Amino acid sequence: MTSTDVRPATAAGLQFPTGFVFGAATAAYQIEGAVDVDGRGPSIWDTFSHTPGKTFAGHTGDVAVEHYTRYPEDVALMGELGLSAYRFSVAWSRVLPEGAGRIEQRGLDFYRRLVDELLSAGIDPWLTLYHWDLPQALQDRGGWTDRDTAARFADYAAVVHGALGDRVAHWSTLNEPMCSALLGHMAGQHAPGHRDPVEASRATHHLLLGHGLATRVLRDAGADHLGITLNFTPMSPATGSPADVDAARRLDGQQNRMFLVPIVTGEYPADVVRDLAAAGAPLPVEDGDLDVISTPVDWLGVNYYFRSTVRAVAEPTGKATAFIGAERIDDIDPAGPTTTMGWGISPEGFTDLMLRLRDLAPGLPLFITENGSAWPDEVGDDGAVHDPERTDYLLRHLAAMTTAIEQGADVRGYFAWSLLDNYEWARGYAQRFGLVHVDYGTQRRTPKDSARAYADVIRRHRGSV
Ligand code: IFM
Repeated sequence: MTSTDVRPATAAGLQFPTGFVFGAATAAYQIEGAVDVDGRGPSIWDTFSHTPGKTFAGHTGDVAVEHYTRYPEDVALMGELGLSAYRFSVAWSRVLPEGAGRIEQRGLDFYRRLVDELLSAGIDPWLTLYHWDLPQALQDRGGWTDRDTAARFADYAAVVHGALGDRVAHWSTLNEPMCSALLGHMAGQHAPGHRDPVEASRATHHLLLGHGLATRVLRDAGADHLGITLNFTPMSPATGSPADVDAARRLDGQQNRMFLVPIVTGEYPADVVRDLAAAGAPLPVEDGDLDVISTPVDWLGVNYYFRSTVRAVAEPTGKATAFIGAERIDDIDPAGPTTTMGWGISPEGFTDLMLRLRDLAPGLPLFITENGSAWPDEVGDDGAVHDPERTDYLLRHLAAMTTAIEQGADVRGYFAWSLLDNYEWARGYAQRFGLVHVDYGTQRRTPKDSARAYADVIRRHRGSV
């Protein structure tokens, strides 16, 4: 760890506001498996993961961690950790196998059973409508590059709310639209695996439009705890040179501000609009769209993992980049230890981010909807999983969060990523983010030491230690 870490990594002394929400998060394709069960239609991630060369060792989410059938055991694990909330996503193509039209009740029934199990364990369900798994049928019609997909998303939101609105209070429209738009359409590293700046820009706008349309539908249906989850990566210039400073501005624009600012202010940041237009990939905004996109939400979900340092270089790096017009911008390798994802560790970046969001989105309560780290965990001879690095990461980031709260950031909850080891998208099963270890051969679940540390934090907060 760096010498500038804010607090010692111990649960003792961490203070959280009254009513603070402690949860863990997952996403449908990463855990459910059962991809051809109960009428589920294919999604873009089924297609992508089954395309040779797209994922680590050809791994797919076909089986994942069998949460579709093992959810009672998983909810029991949440209860043992003392979680007050669980963030999960609904697979659109389980509910609407063709993306629109015919509703598959068996898909909805699975989520009804899951939610009922959570409620009877005293765990609050936090439902995300879209965590990257667009129905393939909609992709075949252009996916997020097609404006109509935004309207189909709102229809889907209405169907899910119709089925679960009586028992789910907390609704999130999208998870990390930056990844859907830019990793999916610019870097080609996520489904649908395209590399086209015009597509990336169109997908960005249509995702945000879909968010706004769905927010209106849910609000009209009576939902009153609505949010969206964005992923933020603070960008710092490697030096104070104008070129490096401009590189950091450009990436900060597309990674962080392009998704948040229109929701909060009803306008895209002017510099981002200029950058995209100059790259020949203007945002396809039509009259009234920004009013829809800025439909008020009740909270902002914040996903944070690491910070980046970037510099301008003279020649194109030749690397796949998620950012439009960024061929001459390079990432500096993080200083200090990295996780198995190759990501640096910066609790200070987490504090800074929350303070920045306090200023960029004044009055909007923040929930940390994801934060976590991947390490090479193994079950030891003693039957336990000792993961000191994850425990340290967790406690330091919780401490960094309390620092931000003390300085006026209105953070009301924290969801660890992830409850379980799971399918880490293009990186397959090689990356373990779980508080609970999963043996992929037997599907046996083993809470790691970090799970016990998190449970200890929660118990102390409740005053039972
Ligand atoms: O696993 C992902 C998750 O699906 C979205 N946020 C980042 C996590 C770690 O990469």
